[in-house]
Amino acid sequence: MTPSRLFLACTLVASTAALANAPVVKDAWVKPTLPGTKVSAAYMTIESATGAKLMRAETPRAAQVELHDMKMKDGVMEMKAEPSFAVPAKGALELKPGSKHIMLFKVGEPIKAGDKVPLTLTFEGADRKPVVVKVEAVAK
Ligand SMILES: [Cu+2]
Repeated sequence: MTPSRLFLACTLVASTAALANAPVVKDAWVKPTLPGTKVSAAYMTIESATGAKLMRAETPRAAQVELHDMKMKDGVMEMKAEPSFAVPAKGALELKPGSKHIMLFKVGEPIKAGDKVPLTLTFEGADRKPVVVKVEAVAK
């Protein structure tokens, strides 16, 4: 086997192993932007066999993306940026309105109902290695 072939074979094995441990994202959706605003939020259910941490989210549709949680403070619901979200092993993390969500700031082109918004999610796997998952969130 030539060195380049051997390299290719290793790459294929590595990516298959990464996929087996990759978190599974279901029902991803985003809020359309309200007229005159440049903010939106993304929601989804994330499942993981091994456990993982969502570290970062990115989209070409927004210049700034943060992980947010809603907390009660002095009787008022407040949004708070979080460094990461934990996905429990053999469990699910639900991102939903009024709870944890992915916040989009500085949205460029307005997001309209029916748009498919690409999201790149970077997780830290149970083995502490980064796992990147790409999804399309439907605006509704
Ligand atoms: Cu928020």
